[in-house]
Amino acid sequence: MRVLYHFPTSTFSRRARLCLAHKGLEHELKDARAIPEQGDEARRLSPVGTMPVLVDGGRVVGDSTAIAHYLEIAYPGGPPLFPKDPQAARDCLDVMNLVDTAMNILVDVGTRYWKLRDSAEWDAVRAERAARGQRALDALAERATPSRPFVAGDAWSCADIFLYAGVAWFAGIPARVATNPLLPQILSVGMTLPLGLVEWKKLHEDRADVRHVEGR
Ligand SMILES: N[C@@H](CCC(=O)N[C@@H](CS)C(=O)NCC(=O)O)C(=O)O
Repeated sequence: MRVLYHFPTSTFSRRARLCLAHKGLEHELKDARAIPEQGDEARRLSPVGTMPVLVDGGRVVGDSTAIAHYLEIAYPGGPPLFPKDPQAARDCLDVMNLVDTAMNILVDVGTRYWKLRDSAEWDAVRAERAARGQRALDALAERATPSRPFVAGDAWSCADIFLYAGVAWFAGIPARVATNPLLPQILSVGMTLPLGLVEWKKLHEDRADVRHVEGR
């Protein structure tokens, strides 16, 4: 049985769940947040050290981007995660890269480097990172408009999955801010989700695979 070690609310884990759902692949979920031993197990299996981690037969894949590529290679027969058309494939990589830029800055500055906030350099470093992440979000908002529901080509792809998971996570933080001390830190990085991206997300909320992954 395929196993995905994940953090239920993480944007990176949601991507992996959406990729598995798109391919129609059954899997068992192991919550590495609720059950720390499962997190330890995943870290023993994958040297990447972060969630999600996919175990598929004898193969262990850490990192959500690697999981997406792995699924496309291992299961070429299912619906494609990556567009075949060359221009759409390039757009897909651009979008995935922009989403990663924004998400990694939020998570790195808001959690991993947070202990450095008393450094004299903190404000300058935080501001530079936030500006870079904001440029990525703004570039995504220029691509994801109601007239262009799919951000790479003319069908749901990994680009839409990464963007959907990023917007869902970032947009959902204010409602969860009291539940986790890391969330106010992430908001204080100083990046803002463009409203256009929130509107774009609404176009896809009722997809069957999205509803399945979100338990709705
Ligand atoms: N590049 C990784 C990033 C994953 C990541 O940062 N996951 C976070 C959860 S949001 C994590 O595992 N944090 C725990 C840690 O860094 O120890 C991916 O795309 O999977």
